[in-house]
Formats: sequence, structure tokens, C-alpha cells
Amino acid sequence: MPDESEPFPSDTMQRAALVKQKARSLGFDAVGIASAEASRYREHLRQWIDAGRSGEMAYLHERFEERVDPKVYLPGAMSVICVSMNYQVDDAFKAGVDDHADDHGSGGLIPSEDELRIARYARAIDYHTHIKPRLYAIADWLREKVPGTTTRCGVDTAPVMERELATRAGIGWVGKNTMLIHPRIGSFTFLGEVLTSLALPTDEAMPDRCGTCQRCIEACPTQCIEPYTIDASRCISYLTIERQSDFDKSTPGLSGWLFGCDVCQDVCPYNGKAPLATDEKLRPRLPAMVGRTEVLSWDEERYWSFTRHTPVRRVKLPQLQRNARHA
Ligand code: B12
Ligand code: SF4
Ligand code: SF4
Repeated sequence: MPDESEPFPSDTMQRAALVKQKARSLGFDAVGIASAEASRYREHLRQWIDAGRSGEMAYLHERFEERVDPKVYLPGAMSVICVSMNYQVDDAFKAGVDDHADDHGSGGLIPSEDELRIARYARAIDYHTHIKPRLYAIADWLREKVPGTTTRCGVDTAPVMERELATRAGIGWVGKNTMLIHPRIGSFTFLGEVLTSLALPTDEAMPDRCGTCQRCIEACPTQCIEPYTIDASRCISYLTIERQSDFDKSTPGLSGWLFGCDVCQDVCPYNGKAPLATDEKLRPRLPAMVGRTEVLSWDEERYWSFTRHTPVRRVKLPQLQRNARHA
């Protein structure tokens, strides 16, 4: 086991081992290293946006060149340290995916007419604030060990193709539902990365393990999944979180979701076997369901106290109530 406190070794394999040890010590469940080469899916992303599949998410094309090339985002970048953190929680879902494969992924939690669901990731502390300091800790440590090194960190909001990079770093594959899936941890994971000018040995990309499975495609309530791509403009996660404009008659139903959607992950066999999150801070603060009439009766004060420190705050009260009416 390499010793973190020792002077930084000149051997790149030992450096990579130390970097991984550092990331694990900060609570990341998987870590791998990719080269900072440009995306292989540049054209796919271009066509996806041009076809209107990104809906109102203007940020996806506003910084397109940075998004498809880490060297534009961080000039001189050589490697990308990719990390993931498991946020799986112990709901009735853990009773076994097979028992629930036909219930459209409610995960065993069948909501009543009045109950609305909140996606797992949004029930815990906002992952951006939880993960960023840990990425900065890796970056600061690297710059201290190798003076002159440059770094840039990202979690979700950075213009970086996080899932493609994570696949290249060998910490999972992109499944038919487009989620990054780790064979042991599953896909209820957050991704983050540290781009660096340091040249580190890269890991082997992970091959696709979806095989003939089609569960996510069959279960998606809005039928917006085609293998390995989704029409985000019809995805419930997009509709409930990203879409600013009002809904109209052509807006797909939200299948009881108030914020986000977990259906294509609940039915995935790799999540049925996944371990629970070990990080105490990722324990849910919010219930899995909340009453529709309750949400519709909220005033600003109740909204601010309910959404405190959680990702649900990304959506303002009028949008949440719009979701509740349409759900
Ligand atoms: C925009 C966005 C969304 C959009 C669009 C999602 C989508 N599938 O494209 C919406 C709002 C719908 C969304 C929803 C969700 N999101 Co989101 N989202 C993002 C964001 C900011 C950008 C993704 C993006 O560029 N999409 C455009 C598509 C075209 O690109 P892509 O998904 O990266 O796919 C590329 C690669 O996968 C590559 N590729 C690699 N291998 C292969 C193989 C084949 C065959 C093909 C064709 C392509 C391909 O090609 C694509 C490029 O064109 C990322 C963060 C980031 N910076 O990357 C988070 C991110 C992807 N989201 C995340 C999460 C948690 C979610 C939700 C689960 C939240 C929820 N519970 O409601 C859902 C899941 C819905 C789903 N099935 O994807 C996590 C995913 C973690 C993981 N384990 O995969 C991310 C990585 C944020 C994070 N840091 O943790 N999201
Ligand atoms: S998050 Fe929900 S609506 Fe979006 S692709 Fe997955 S199952 Fe379909
Ligand atoms: S449900 Fe099946 S097809 Fe969909 S991502 Fe999981 S393993 Fe792949």
C-alpha cells in the first residue's frame, strides 16, 4: 500500500495508485483515470441537441466546445480522475427488483392518488455541495505534491461529458437508459472529476454489460428511451426539474413524480444487487413521498424549510406546484 505522506513518487503507476488511494480515503466508492482526449460522441451530442432532444437546457450547447473536449475546458489537460459516490438508500425497493418489475419501477412504494414521489438523489443533502470539497481536496493535494500542476474540478454543472469520461476511466459502462452503471454498485451514484495537467496511466474502459435486457426501455413511463439515448424533452426528470415553461396538453403525464424520476434505475437488475450508501451524510432528509394537497398548500416559508440543503431547491415553488397539479 503506497504511503500518502511520503514524497510523491516519480513512477507514474505509483502516482496513479496514490491518487486512487486518496480518492477512496475521501469517501468515493470508485475511482479511475481517463486520458483527457476529446469525446468520441461529439457528433452524437450535436445531432441530439439539433433534434430538440435537449428541450430548454440551453447550457448543453452554450459551452459545446468545452463539453466535448477536456483540453478546451482545461488547457494542457492530460488526465481526468473520475470518481463516483454511491447514494443507494434502503426503501421497500431493496426487497428485490424482480418482485416489482411490473409496477413501472415504483420500487415497491406504490403511491396513493394523493402522494407524489421524490427521486432518491434529491432526498439527501445537495450532492454538489457534498462532493465538491472532496474533489478540491484531491486537486489541492496534487498541486502540492507536484508544483506547477494545473487542475479543474467538476460535478454535474461543469461542461464535461461525465458519463463518457467515467466509462473511459473504467468505473462503469453507459447503459441503455444512458446511466453510468458500475457492475457492483449499480447506477445510484454521483459522478465527479478532477481534470489535471499531470500525465497519469489510464485505466481500461469498461465494456457494456446490458446484454439483451430491455427493462428500462419497457418501464419508462413516457417511453422516451431508445437504447443508449433518451429524448430528454419527454423525460420526467427533465419535465419536473429543468423545464421552466408551463405544461400544456402535449406534455406527457408525470406518473406521480413531483421531482425527478427513478423508474429506469429501479428496474435495472444491477441496482437490485447494489450495496447501500455508506456515507452518513447521504442519508435521506426528505420522505420518499409527499402529499399533493400538501404541496399545493405550501407558502414560501414552508417551501424554504422543506427544500433546505436538498437539490429540490433547484425548482422554485411555482414549478413544484405546477408539477403537483400535472403529476
Ligand atoms: C443534462 C443532464 C440531464 C438531462 C438529460 C439526461 C440525458 N440522459 O442526457 C435530464 C434532465 C433528463 C437528466 C436526468 C437525470 N440525471 Co442528469 N445530467 C445531465 C448532465 C448535466 C449532462 C448530460 C448530457 O450531456 N446529456 C446529453 C447526452 C446526449 O449526453 P450523455 O448522457 O452524457 O451521453 C453521452 C455519453 O454517454 C456518450 N456515450 C458513452 N457511451 C455511449 C454508448 C453509446 C452506444 C452511445 C450512443 C453513446 C455513448 O454519448 C453521449 C454524448 O452524446 C449530467 C452531468 C454532466 N456534466 O455530464 C447529469 C447526470 C448525467 N445526471 C445524473 C442524474 C443522477 C440524473 C437522474 C438520475 C436524476 C433523477 N433521478 O431524476 C436522471 C436520469 C435520467 C436518465 N435516464 O438519464 C448523473 C448521472 C450519474 C450516473 N450514474 O450516470 C449526472 C452524471 C450528474 C452527476 N454528476 O452525478 N440529466
Ligand atoms: S428518468 Fe424516468 S422518464 Fe426519464 S428516461 Fe428514466 S424512466 Fe424515462
Ligand atoms: S435495465 Fe437492463 S438494459 Fe436498462 S440499463 Fe439496466 S441492464 Fe441495461
